[in-house]
Amino acid sequence: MLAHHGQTSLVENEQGEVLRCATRRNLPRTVCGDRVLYQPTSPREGVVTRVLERSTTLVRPDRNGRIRPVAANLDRIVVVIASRPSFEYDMLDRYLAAAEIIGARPAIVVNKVDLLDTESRERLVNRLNGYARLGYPLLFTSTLSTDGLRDLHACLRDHTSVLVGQSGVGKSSLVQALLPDQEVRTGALSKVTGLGRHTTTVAMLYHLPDGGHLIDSPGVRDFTLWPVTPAELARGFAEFRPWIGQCRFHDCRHNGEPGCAVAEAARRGDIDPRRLESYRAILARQT
Ligand SMILES: Nc1nc2c(ncn2[C@@H]2O[C@H](COP(=O)(O)OP(=O)(O)OP(=O)(O)O)[C@@H](O)[C@H]2O)c(=O)[nH]1
Ligand SMILES: [Mg+2]
Ligand SMILES: [Zn+2]
Repeated sequence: MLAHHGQTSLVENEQGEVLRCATRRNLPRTVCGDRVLYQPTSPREGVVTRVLERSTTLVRPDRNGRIRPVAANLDRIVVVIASRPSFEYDMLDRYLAAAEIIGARPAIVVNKVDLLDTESRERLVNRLNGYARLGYPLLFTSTLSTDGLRDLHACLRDHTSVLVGQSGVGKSSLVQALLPDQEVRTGALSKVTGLGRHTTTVAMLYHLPDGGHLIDSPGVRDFTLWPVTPAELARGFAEFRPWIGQCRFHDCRHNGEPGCAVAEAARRGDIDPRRLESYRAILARQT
């Protein structure tokens, strides 16, 4: 499924034809990336009759705290941050944790590197290097200079990936830069036409020419994690894993308990103390 608007789903069939399909009310809400069965009612329209089981679903709470699916059947979550203005590490950590918890591989893309001089670029690389050491792909891109686009392409090939991050960091521009033959609605387009900001309002799936799919998602002001248990949350921090189970208390929340192996690892520098703080900040928001 390519996209979902209200009660209508844009469904692409195996022949590559796109149909507008209504969704039966007794079915779960469809979401971008879903695989569905449908019955055609006319050459361009149909009815979704079944939503196939999802391997993964990325969800986020909306403004009213209701859990909303963003995209399904992903194996990669690409967190896009802009080199300018500065970004929030806490949100990056929340997205990385979300990816780890649902079982999708995360990657980090720092876009708009054309706005950085050599010195600030080096500073940023140093600040983010800890994530590369955790094994997360860390790419620096620019849709203007085309820096890093080839690496991004390689990172996405044969995966179903979603681009997530704050509004205006350049997610749609990256999709457009990777798929020059397709029309992607980006902020740059609206500047030219004067039709206002073309902020992305619904998630949309695109096919990559060499295999794989890429989902562009609406930007967020903030991303909060859905309710998870402390144990699930700890799994969201990959570098905690060697220490989990070694704390004095088997149900340790790594939040100041005596004999906490995770806290000791952070004191020794085996875990970045800032990441433990991030974990504790999420834990505090969960209750
Ligand atoms: N300098 C610079 N500007 C960029 C780059 N990529 C995108 N932009 C600009 O950033 C603005 C926002 O780009 P979009 O691609 O619409 O951002 P988005 O992340 O899709 O935003 P939402 O759809 O609201 O989530 C536009 O004015 C783009 O032209 C880049 O690499 N360098
Ligand atoms: Mg967009
Ligand atoms: Zn502990």
